[in-house]
This record gives sequence, C-alpha cells and structure tokens, in this order.
Amino acid sequence: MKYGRALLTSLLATILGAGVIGGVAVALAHLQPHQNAYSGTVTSVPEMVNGTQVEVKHVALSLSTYPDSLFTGQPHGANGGAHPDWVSYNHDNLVVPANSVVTITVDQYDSGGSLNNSFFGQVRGTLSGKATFTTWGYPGCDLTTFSCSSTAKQSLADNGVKTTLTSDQWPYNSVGHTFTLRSTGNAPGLLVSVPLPAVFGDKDGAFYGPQTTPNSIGGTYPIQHTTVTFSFKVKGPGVYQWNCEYPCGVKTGNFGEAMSTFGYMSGTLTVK
Ligand SMILES: [Cu+2]
Repeated sequence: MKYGRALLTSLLATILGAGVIGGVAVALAHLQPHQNAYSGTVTSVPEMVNGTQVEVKHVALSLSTYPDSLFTGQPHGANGGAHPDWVSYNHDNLVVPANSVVTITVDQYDSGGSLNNSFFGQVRGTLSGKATFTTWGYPGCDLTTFSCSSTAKQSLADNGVKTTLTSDQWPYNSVGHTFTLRSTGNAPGLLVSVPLPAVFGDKDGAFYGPQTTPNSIGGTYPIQHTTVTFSFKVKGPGVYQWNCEYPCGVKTGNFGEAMSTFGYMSGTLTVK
C-alpha cells in the first residue's frame, strides 16, 4: 500500500473509530438515568440465614404507570415535557442496597391489550414466583379477554368490583405494561418480569369508572386503577435495566417513541 493511501486509510479508520466510539457514548448517554435517584423506604428486618440471625434490608419502592406524561410530579419537563401524550413510568432511576429484598408496588393507570408474547404474561424471578394483582371489574366486561359488551360503559358509574389475586401469571391479552428487569454487564444474573393488568377503557382512551380531577397540567386518571405488588432479592452491586414489554408505543410495531426513548417505559435499578 502506498504511503498516501495508507494515510488515507488510517485517517478513515480513525474517523470511523471515533464515530463508532462517539455513537456508543451517545447511546450510553441516552441510557443514563435522567432523574434523581429514588430509593423508596429502607428498613432492616432480622432473618435467620443458615441458623444465624442476620439483618436483611427490605426496600419498598412505589412506582406508577400512566397513559400520558401529564401526571403530578412527572419527570419530563414543564407541562408534560416534549411529549405530554407519551405513556410513562414515574421514575427511571431506582437505587437499592446490595443483598436486599426489594418490594415494588406499581399503580397502573393505563388501558392495554395483548402482549406479543405470552412469556411476559408469566410472573418471573420474584421470591414467591408470584405477584399480587388488585384489579377492578365492571358489569359487562370480561377481565380474561379484556372485552366489554357494547352497553358496558353506560352501566358504569362508580360500581367497579375490586378483586385481589395472588398468581404466577396474568392473562396475556389484558396487560397494560410490564416491569421487566434484567442484569447488564457484570451484575449478578437476575431476570424479573411481572405483567401489569390493564385498566378497562374504550377505544377512544376514555377509562371506565370514576376519574381523578384534572391536575394543574391536565392529567386525569382512573381511580379504580390496577395495583401490582411483587418482591425479589438482589445480590451484589451492579446495574440492572428494566423496561416494558407490552407494545404500548407507536410506530415500529408499537415499540417506537415512548417504548424506545429512555425514561418513559424504561429505567435502571442500581444495586449499591
Ligand atoms: Cu408499556
């Protein structure tokens, strides 16, 4: 190879290499939490481990999922941020102590439909293998098919029927979002996935049952929302990535926009 050509090749390789590294850096920057750390409530509980009493930390985290970014305390900027109509979790930066038991309660305020894969309808990786689901049913609506009769909406006022069920699964065709967490890098292996049942609503996005009053930026949500609680144990330090596996975005098979932009339907859990 002649010197000039070699120099050109070398220059191109350098530029390309810098571009790749720059691209990776930009991609990683986009994966960084953009909210203040949220560590919930941490308590210490005595537990017997191999015949010895030890103090085990228990962490309680409260999360919410919303059909838009107009909820009180939303993290995306003034008046719902750049995308006030995007679905969103309310935190993207969870931080918990090493070797703790983590209990997450999610208040889920969104409608939904069918998962692409029933794998995510199963509860995975929790301490009991199960999660506790609190949902509301309505006359004329079938929770297992997520369908309501044509007259169902008119029969709904404040008369939802609350049901609490502890189960290792939720019907894959009535899911609003999922909380699906996996290890990254050298973090100890962990997969936790829990489906979050959908709230009943009509095709125009209006929810059944009573609503909250609009807040200062206009968000209203179903009071009779679903609530899911589950616990899992973390080991040593590491960073875990979590996201939603229900196609709740738009474009790209409904995995675009809110589903592919960090901090809406995704976040991290850092074990320290
Ligand atoms: Cu989602």
